[in-house]
Amino acid sequence: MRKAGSAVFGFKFPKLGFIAGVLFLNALSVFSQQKPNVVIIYADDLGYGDLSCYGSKIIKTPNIDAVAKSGIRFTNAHSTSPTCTPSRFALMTGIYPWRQTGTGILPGDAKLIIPANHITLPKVFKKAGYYTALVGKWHLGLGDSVNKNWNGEIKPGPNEVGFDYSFIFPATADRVPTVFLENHYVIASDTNDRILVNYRKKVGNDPTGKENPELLKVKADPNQGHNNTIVNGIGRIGFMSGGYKARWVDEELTYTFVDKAGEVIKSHKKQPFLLCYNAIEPHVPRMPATQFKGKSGLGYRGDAILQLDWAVGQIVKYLRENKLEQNTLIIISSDNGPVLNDGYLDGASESYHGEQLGGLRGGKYSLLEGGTRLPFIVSWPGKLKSGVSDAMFSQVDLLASFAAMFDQAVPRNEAVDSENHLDALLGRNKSGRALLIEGNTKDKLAIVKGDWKYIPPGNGPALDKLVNIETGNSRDPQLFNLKTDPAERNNLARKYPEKVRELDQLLQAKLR
Ligand code: NG6
Ligand code: CA
Repeated sequence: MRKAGSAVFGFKFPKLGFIAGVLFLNALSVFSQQKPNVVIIYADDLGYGDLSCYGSKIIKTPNIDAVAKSGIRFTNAHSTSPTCTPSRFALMTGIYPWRQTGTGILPGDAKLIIPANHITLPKVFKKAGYYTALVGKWHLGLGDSVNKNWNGEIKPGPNEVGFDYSFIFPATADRVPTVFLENHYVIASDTNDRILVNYRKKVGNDPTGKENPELLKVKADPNQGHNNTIVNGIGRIGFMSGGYKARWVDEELTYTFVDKAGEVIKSHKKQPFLLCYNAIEPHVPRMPATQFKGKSGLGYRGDAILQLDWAVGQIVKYLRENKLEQNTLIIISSDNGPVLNDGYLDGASESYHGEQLGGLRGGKYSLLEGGTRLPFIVSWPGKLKSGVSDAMFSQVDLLASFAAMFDQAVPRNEAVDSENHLDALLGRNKSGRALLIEGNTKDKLAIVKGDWKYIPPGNGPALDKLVNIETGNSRDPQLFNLKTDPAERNNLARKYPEKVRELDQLLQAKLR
């Protein structure tokens, strides 16, 4: 067993009078034995510059800002990867996704990619006596093969990964099947209304975006697909038939997930809980509820961020109403950086002019900082001092950090990339990680050590034309000083060849 660290429910006290001190200690020991509830709100494609608490001047996110104000706002926190599945894989397993093949963006019928016998983030909480719940997007595969009976029991999935309760959709909102699963079953599944899913060829007779574009309420970018089965007036990736009673309405998705989050909170006032709320915003297709449509002045992408902010406000309200706010640790972050046109012509490209990046370069799919440096907010009103932290923190470290909080050892050879940075997470120091690797696959990684970032030479294009995002690829080695040049404008590789060599060797050593 790898020792993750020691328990942390201790406090540092100011000098108090003896009696006051004893009283304080007594009160505190009762409080400090109480484990905090933990709510992880994980947005989808939310960029470093997308929130007003991260400096956005074009949108107001008051509910998220309030959480940030009471907690710690990180300025150098990262997902492991610039896309969803690999970042989520790392968050759950404590393993960099490039160590395992098949951890790229998954189709909606993929099988589960997390080994069921492996330690995971929710299992750490379960071992500590928590009730563990997942609500929202999953995108880590379901079942043990691509072929599955969507009308039957579907496992392994989130429950086998460590969640006592799950209410999810399988992949992304732009991929079929457009249905909810509660634990092992599709909601409103009916054997007379069989759900068929296929990512290679058309199944059934539903219209597709390609054949019937006149039926679409949001146009798909002709260069990016999203023109298979139409559900709720939106062309999706992949073909689907049946499940007509089970199909979701995009405008209602967040209401449904927020309601489920509320149920989890209300029914677990006595037992500590972990709630992973995997938000849908602002991933495509952005189809916000009427309440938010047209309200941001930034097209549906901005409206979706208002909807996300509302969802955070509701979750905080449920905690407050159930008197759980003081002893609940909330984390708000995102799985990868921002993108404007990710397949639908919904006005995002016309409404934003780089603001979503908060001064960084790149974005979703990119090795530049815009790909993985993300909003990361931690609050625990009864416990943490508020502030801003520039500690380098990676989401892959949540597993070992929470294991340390519960004084648990991480099994040997599991969660191998997860480091205990609980002190940085709780704002007790700002030291964080010494070394960070960014990327999805072994052939395309960047490494950060302290202020320095190195991207090895690669063959791909410098610009991903489909999404109009700089990839970070170059045929030359690239070296940036992130402290003086967070926007990665000045390539210093020629000036500091020994730094390039050092970082290159460090990266190669990690890959072995
Ligand atoms: C891409 C999709 C994009 C989005 C992404 C997944 C195309 C051309 N683009 O392949 O629309 O669905 O996958 O996003 O199909 S993620 O946030 O889940 O990684
Ligand atoms: Ca994403």
